[in-house]
Amino acid sequence: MSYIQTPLPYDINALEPAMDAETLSIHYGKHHATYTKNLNAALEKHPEFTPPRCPGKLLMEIDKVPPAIFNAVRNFGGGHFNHAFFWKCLTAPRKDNQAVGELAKAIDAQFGSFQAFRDAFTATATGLFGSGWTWLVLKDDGKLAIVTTPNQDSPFMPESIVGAAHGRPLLALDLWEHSYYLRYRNVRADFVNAFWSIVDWDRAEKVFTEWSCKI
Ligand code: MN3
Repeated sequence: MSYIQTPLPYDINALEPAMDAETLSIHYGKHHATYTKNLNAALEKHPEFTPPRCPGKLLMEIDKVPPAIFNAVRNFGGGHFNHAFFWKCLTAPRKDNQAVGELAKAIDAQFGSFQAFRDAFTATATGLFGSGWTWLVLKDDGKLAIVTTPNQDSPFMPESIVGAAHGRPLLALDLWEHSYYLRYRNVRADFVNAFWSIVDWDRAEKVFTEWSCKI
């Protein structure tokens, strides 16, 4: 079986004005679709790594993928799953959008306040050099961390591959230029600022609660 792109959980213009419909359409319909297509092509002769095997295992156990297809699976498998996760992190713009529930408490406890967390994440995202991602992850010791990954690397990948970025993702931000260039051109900081209005904190809280139970 092949990996498939799940439909976006909202209309193509639902994230306006933070993320415009044209950008989202190309990002989902071309970039993400290509990662998924190329992942399936790379795994064509390796059905042992395809569904119905638990899809998340592909990244968690990427060190078991044969060397001949490792780079393809790292790039296209990372691209496939990172985008699937990213779309679910977003929702229609909300005013005064902030973390909620147990995740809000954990953020306050660790970063001092939601604003301090937001400032730290923003600084990391705007400072990331080249193409990659910024994440809020839950580490194996139960602490929160803001991490970055280059290219399509993912915190789901083991520590032997992504080092300190390894963790359970709660929130993702795609900082490849294809994510913002049509609307924001070279001003990544404006895109990161707008991102805060479309974070689905209810979903992040749900993921946090689920992951916390597994530590
Ligand atoms: Mn992307």
